[in-house]
Amino acid sequence: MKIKSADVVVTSPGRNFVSLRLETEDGVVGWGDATLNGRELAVVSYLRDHVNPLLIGRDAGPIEDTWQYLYRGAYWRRGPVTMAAVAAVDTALWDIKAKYANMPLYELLGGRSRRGLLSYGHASGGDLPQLFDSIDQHLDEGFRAVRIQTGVPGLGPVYGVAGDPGDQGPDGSAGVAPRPSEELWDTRAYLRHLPAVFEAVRAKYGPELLLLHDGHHRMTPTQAAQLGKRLEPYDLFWLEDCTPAENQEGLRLVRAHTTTPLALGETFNTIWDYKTLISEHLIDYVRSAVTHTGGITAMRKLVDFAAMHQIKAGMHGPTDVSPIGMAAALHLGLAIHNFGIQEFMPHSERTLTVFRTSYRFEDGLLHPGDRPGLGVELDLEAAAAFPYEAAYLPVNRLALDGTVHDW
Ligand code: KDG
Ligand code: MG
Repeated sequence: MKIKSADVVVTSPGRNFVSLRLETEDGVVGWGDATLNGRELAVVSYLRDHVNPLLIGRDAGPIEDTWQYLYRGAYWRRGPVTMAAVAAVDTALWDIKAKYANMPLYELLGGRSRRGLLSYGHASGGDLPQLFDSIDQHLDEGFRAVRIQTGVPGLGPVYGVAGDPGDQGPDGSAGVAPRPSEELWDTRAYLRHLPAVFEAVRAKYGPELLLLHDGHHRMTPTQAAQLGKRLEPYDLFWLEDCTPAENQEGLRLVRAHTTTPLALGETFNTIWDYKTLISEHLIDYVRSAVTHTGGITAMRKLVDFAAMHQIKAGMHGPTDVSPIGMAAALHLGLAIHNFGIQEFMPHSERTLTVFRTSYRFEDGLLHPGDRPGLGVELDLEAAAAFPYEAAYLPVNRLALDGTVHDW
């Protein structure tokens, strides 16, 4: 079970994806996702120049040992580039191991804990009528949970939203450009506007529909505490990324003032980033993606730590996580006990001509499928037709005076 080859595949079928392909001497292929939106080529170099040469001739079997070898062996720890690279190797090794065992990966992780994974989609609109149309569309597709984002009057595009449901952009709107686009922001206008949006949505759709919202790191702890309190009557499933997540202690203030459930961590890349948040139960859901957090090995440890504090997994699943990364989340989510919800932004048809997936969405639940391994194969010929295109996430500035703000 020695690794014979390690290759990085970069493809841009509407947006950039970085994938790692490992092949063993007896011809078993494993795939890992290494996509870091807006900084893709840094991970490509990390893998090609520093990791892949170490993998050739190495036994594919001891996954924990390889994880430690790459993490501790680098001396320089953590960080999104390193952890995306480690994640890709780890995920590809799990894919290989499950293919050897001739089982879908979730079986190897302990077997299923539920019928399928409750998933939420992105309902977005510049104004209320557009938002309602988007919610209706999600309900027609079978979603039982939706993330609600709207434009704030006077501030231009809705943040954190695909302009083209086909795929392009950050989750999003940056598209292919030599420089990041710039957006404008006003937190006070947002705080005035948002509770009325949730009031209207609850009035139209009733109490059952699960509603989520992403604050995208834009508030201070004080502002987030105010918003959480104002949203309490609308019974949110979660308020996500209410503050810049690296200030873990800041969440104490938010938590002390509101019972709106909190989700956080899509920009984190290790369990250490959650130490205070989890041990003091300052959040309710961990938002990391397998792709950005060192793979299945590391994500499993993180959700087990979270479980001790009744915190659940709500793994990041925008379209900038590739179908390989999405499949990894689905297998893990099916197996663990403390699963909460899975974000699901479907990839475009074009992306799915490159990544052949076996997962499916049915009756509001995602199912990883029963093919051995992750159940995703990348078609190398199809991928070659879509070369890398430089693209950035947007940069955000305060409308008041142009100061750079968190996007
Ligand atoms: O690359 C950035 C996106 O993944 C992010 O903006 C998406 O916030 C996001 C979400 O919750 O999906
Ligand atoms: Mg988010």
